[in-house]
Amino acid sequence: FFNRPTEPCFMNKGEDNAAFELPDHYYPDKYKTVSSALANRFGTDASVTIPVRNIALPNLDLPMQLPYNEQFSLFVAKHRKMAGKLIDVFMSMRDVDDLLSLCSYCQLRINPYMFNYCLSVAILHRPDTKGIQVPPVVETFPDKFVDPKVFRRAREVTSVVPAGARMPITIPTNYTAADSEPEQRVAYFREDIGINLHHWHWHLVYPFEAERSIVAKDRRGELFYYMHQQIIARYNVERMCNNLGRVTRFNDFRQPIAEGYFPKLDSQVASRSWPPRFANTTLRDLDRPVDQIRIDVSELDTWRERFIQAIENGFIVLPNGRQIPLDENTGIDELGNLMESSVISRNRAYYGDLHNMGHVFISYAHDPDHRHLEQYGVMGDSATAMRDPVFYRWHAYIDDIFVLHKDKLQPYQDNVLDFPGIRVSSISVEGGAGANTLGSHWQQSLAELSRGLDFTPRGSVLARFTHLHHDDFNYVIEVNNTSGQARMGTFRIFLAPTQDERGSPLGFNDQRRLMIELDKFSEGLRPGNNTIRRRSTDSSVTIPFERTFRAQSARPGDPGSADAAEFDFCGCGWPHHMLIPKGTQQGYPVVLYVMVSNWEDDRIEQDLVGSCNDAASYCGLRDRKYPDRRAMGFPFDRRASANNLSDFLRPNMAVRECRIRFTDAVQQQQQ
Ligand code: CUO
Repeated sequence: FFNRPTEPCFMNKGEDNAAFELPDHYYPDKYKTVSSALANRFGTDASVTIPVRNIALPNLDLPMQLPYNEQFSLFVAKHRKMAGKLIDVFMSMRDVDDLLSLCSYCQLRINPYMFNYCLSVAILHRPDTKGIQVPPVVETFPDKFVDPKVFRRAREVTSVVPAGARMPITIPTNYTAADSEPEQRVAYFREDIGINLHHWHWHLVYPFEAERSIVAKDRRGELFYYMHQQIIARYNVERMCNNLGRVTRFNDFRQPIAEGYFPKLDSQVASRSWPPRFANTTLRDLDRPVDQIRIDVSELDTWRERFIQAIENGFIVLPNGRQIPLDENTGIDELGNLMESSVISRNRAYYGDLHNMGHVFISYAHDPDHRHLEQYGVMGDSATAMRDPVFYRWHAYIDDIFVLHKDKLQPYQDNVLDFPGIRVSSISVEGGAGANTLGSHWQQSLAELSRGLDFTPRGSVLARFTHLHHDDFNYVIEVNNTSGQARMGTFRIFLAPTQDERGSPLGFNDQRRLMIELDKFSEGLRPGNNTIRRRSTDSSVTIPFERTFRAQSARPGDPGSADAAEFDFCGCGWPHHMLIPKGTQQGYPVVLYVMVSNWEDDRIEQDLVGSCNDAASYCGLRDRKYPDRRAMGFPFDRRASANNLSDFLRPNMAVRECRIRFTDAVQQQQQ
């Protein structure tokens, strides 16, 4: 179902060489006249024909209201209600055979974007489909990630050159704006395929509209806050490396948005170009009956005021008038759920839908009343939103509201920060680009596009694209345990710039908001001296390179594919190639920070067997609790009275000044 999304599922679907044999009434009208010949027509190349069970079909009226050739956005309430219904239907199928039958019926009728999304969510959450791969959306819908010129070339190549003899197609970089646009300096970050895949995957793992049991994951509101806070921190550091100021939050909804964005993407399903947003566009009241959206910009102000009031009061109000305190443990989680907002928001009627509607207002600013029959811009889709500079302005604004709450909390006291008996004498970096120097460069990698090329001749079509990467390195941490007994420590590693945009040293409260998490792990500490060596590739933030970009030989279904590990939950994770900011050719000064906290105070008792735990920091763990009892972002999530980082340091922490040196050269894909 994930291959060639608009091709009928009864056609032989390429590499699996399988074709479905459907009950007669499953064929939609457009294929009815040929239905008897269909199995023969499309099944001839198939090595296996799968008979589809004839089931009593559930009511699909709601999800079928979305036209087949339309865009689909989770941020549009009408769309997500339809999707919520379809997810529930997929979840309620008795077994996999029934699900397969229903899917074969739906695939021919339901909007392909919505179908793909809902099926992905169902596969991630049904007990009987765990371990089934959901291919990365860049393979299924490459149109959301790459310049449409690539598809034209792909069609040429597939029509003329037999599979096996095809050269990779090069995806241009830096094609959305000229150098005269300063924002273009960070386009490599905004338009990175791995970053956009991570964001899409995160929202797939944490859907905000579906049955409660799917939405109500452990600390989900807090993770919404933290994961997006880290995106902003990372983006800001990336900007500072490129001589740009930190992103200005979009907090005045009446002011024009200075940044324009012309995505240069085409929707293959909707056969439309994604609309641009011109520089200095202003948000306008929306009245789009077709999307059942009618809302004034002033509504955002109302919701904002209610948030600020809740934070000032220290409690939120429930529909029945009861108050729930925003305390230091669960306050951020409650706020995150209200803010997103998800179906587990405590009071959607009152606190509204601030974050999602921001996406909606921005993405319809070019056609607020649908008079030009235009669809939403890239901000309307979690797979494309991070391409647009305004994404970061919007999320910086959202983050600032969370920070209002965090700033009301007591700074962490010694008893929380200290780990008596544990002294970290140093942290340093080995490998990389020299002593305490991290090295970055461009790299070219290959992505497979053929799954997303409907109605084209079969066989692999590879695209070659260029992205940032860095040299592998190790952290070396020297820890002295004077407690006289074996202890277990949680190592928390962060990195931040040391200077602001003007070259002045960053004060603690500015620097802590630029702290990007690089890794978190636990390690036993023997009495005496311990040297901990940790590889950068083991980061708890990132997923391995091969999982973001599968090499040509490692696709699911390929016999012997070493990469047959689940892609589902495990597909969530910051792309490893973006672990380290780009730096500069002169060497951008950063500070590496490590804290060792007492694992006894951090740990969560749970069995981790079978969970994907290589990117838990930003993605959590499937069916498990978030594997750290501390607040996300600890110890930098709260203010402190320290003037600078050195003031903040305790014996169980250490820092190292480093540089990130960028080499402006392209390396080929790692093998
Ligand atoms: Cu991830 Cu606004 O939540 O995009």
